[in-house]
Amino acid sequence: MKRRMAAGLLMAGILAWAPITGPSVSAGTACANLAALTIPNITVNASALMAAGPFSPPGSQAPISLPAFCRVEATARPTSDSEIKFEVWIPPVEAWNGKFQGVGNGGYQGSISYPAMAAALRRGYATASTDTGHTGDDVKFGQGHPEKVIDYGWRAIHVMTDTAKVIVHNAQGRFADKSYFVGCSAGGHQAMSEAQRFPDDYDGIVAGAPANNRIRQTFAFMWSWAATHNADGTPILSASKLALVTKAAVAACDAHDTLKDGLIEDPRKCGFDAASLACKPGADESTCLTPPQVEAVKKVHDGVKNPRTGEQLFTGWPKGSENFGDAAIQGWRQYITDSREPSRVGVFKYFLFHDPNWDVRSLDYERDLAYAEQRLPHLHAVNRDLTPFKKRGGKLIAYAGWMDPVVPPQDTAAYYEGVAKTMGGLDKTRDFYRLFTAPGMGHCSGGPGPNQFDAVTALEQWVEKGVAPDKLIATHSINGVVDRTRPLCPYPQVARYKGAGSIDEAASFACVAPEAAPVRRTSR
Ligand SMILES: [Ca+2]
Repeated sequence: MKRRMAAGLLMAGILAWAPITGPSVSAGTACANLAALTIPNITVNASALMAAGPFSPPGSQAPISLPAFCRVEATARPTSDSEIKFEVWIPPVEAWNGKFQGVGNGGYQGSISYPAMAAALRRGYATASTDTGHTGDDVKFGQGHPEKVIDYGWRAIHVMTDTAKVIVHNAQGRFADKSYFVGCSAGGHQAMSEAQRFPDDYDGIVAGAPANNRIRQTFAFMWSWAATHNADGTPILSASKLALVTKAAVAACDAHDTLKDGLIEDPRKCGFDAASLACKPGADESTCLTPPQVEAVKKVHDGVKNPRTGEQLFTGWPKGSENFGDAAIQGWRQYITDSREPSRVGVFKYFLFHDPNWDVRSLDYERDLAYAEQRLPHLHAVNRDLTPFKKRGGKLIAYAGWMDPVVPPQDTAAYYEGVAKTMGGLDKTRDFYRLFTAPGMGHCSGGPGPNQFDAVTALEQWVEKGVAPDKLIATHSINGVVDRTRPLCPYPQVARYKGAGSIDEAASFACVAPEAAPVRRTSR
């Protein structure tokens, strides 16, 4: 479908302005001419050759150092209410790796992802990013603008992708050889949406912490907030209490994976119960949990349940993810203790119920979930049948941090298992889609576990050379100095210590099935 659409757009582009190629025409001339492109529903606002050096993204204080590139700024209006801004950056022909990389967004972030574009450009990619059709991170944009919600949900990325391919063709005289999409969080949602809705768009996709189960994930934000706040809105838990819980959860479950390394390998197997921290009579309350605090933590760990039937509607937040670092995002703080209202409550106020005074306490987790899934299908990407993407030769690398409370990794693993079931088994899934899980990693990065790795190179190897990734080597650093490396393994495999060598060296580990747990080591 995409090729037909791209070809249609391409013809429209050629009618207006034939591609300029050949040594007699400078790249700068070709770049400037891109502003004259006419593509249906697209306005190319500007195109200019940017010299190598510092580039100051709009609205940003920090300049980014970049190689030379052609910068194209455009607006797409696929509906009368759409206003989708996007940019396409194209390296000079001699610096181009012949490929295209679309990059994703975070949260409801209505802004172009300049740092991600910069990373792609430095690798020689032509690249594109969109503001998803609105400005800022506030979900109020959806009030009275259902088409803008659809733009955010899936359309902006697809339109950007199709158009960017045509613009790159016009700049370079040919289509990119391969196209990749790279994103985390909302970007991971966009990645999954592309694989499901537009399988022809990309040859390879990196989906980090994919928030593709967005509707249920948002219900979980309501659940967790309601569970951790009194009726008057005051928080039941403090940051220090959350840190207490993480410390106790890690102490309880670290060794369960056979290696005492400060990391819980898989929090689904962690039997830690917040009740173990309950204050004993006469205890200093700063060192333990009061009964309401125990109940609040348990509810968040347990996740969203249908209050009538007890059915699990969405996973809880992982044990060990409560507060594992100084930043608010390294734990639950950003979503419960620091927030005066539930994160993303605007989805209910502005997208679903159209009532700015809607009260989270009125949420019916059975009736309203069914209503949301019926009314907002464009806001999630939960189709488990990836047959079209597999058939076109697509490859998908997903990753998840086991300490991520924002996009709970249990849900990412459950989706993977669901796809495997739909696709005829794990073997028929791992030949095109692999999920890498990272113990001790937070949301997209960070955390006490190794959390930096190069998924793009692994994906290039898979797509271009047919070499499937058997592991990703991840690093953990303190002040820029690597202090631990560890393989991340394709789910459901886990990294098991071989019994010899440093536990801080990746070479001391092998990826094995989780039931094969032959080795022990009890001290670091
Ligand atoms: Ca451990």
